[in-house]
Amino acid sequence: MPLSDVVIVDTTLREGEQFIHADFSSAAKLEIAHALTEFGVRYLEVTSPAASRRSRDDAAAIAGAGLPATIAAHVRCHKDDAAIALDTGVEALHMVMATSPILRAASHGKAIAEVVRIAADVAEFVRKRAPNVALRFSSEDAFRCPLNDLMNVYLPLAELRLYDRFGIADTTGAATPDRVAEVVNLLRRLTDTPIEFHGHNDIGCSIANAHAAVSNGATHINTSVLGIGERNGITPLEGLIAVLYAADRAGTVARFKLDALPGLCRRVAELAGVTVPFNQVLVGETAFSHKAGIHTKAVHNDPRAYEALDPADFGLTREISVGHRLTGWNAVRVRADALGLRLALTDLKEATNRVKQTADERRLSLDDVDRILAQVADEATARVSAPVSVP
Ligand code: HCA
Ligand code: CU
Repeated sequence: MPLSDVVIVDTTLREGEQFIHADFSSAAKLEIAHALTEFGVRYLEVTSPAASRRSRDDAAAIAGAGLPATIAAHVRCHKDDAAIALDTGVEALHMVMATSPILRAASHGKAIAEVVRIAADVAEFVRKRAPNVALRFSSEDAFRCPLNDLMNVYLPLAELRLYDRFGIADTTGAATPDRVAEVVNLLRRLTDTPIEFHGHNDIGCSIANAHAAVSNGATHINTSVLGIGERNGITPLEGLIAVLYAADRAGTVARFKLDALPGLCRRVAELAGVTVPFNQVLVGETAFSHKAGIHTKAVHNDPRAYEALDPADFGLTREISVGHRLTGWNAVRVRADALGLRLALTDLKEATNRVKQTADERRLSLDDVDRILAQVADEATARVSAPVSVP
């Protein structure tokens, strides 16, 4: 499957609700659901309707909002939870159960054979009640699970053909891309079932892991806006979008309303009570700022020199910083041009030196740079118009 065809299953409304600072109101959840679908996401996961009364009402409201997206409820692999979820009108159930030895012991305490029996049992129950619902079974903590245990879960379930898709979760966010590649590849080949990857970001690999998963056959990737989730979260939506865009700009531009992404991220940050991190992929404040003289010169000539992503496609602008000791005369010239000052090369170089000298002593604002340029321009005019002194 080409990278750009991957199905984004956004879980801002489930994993994102597990973010320590998030306490979304019902209205906020609907607003986020609308914004995600307007951006172009076609698959949303919501918190288990069995979690609380409001979770149930919120799931029903989102499922009934007529959004152009599949709404999936994330549920424990349990008949009661599945039944409550089905009653909300969701079109998909995402079941999850721990498979690693450490998490099985610390959570449900069941052996692998028992996990399979329960997963099969619950799936049969759901299939009887709602034959057309999309059913996914996922292993929590799959990457700390021995491969033979993992296969002993998925191979029998694949044979039963009750599940439409298998999920595989890097719950503690410590997997690296090579391992994700290996596990996804194996699962894909042995089960012949679509694969969904869910990756946390504890060691900072969540975006690279999502890429490795898709490159090795995963069809669905979980994201959340700004990556919000348990601890430091999961693959950020905007991070995956950046990966897709870098691989296939035209396809990504056609598929998503890219200029809505920065606003979506700011709004979710606001609703979650945080700010967008300054260095967030694509949407961070410094994502398109250039500083050193060699960078700014080349960017003026051709922005692609130092930009993998074109900010204009995302409704963003680049910032070319001028007032600092690393500046160069090309950047100073561009600023002079913007101010309508036509300076000779020697004057530009003089202005550049003054900017550097001043910046060595204190922080410079753009106004300070403009003042230096005006001063140098005045001095040049004074030189030209000064009467020639006759000896
Ligand atoms: C969690 C569950 C989960 C589930 C992922 C999935 C995880 O620990 O809260 O459904 O695939 O990270 O394992 O988010
Ligand atoms: Cu998770």
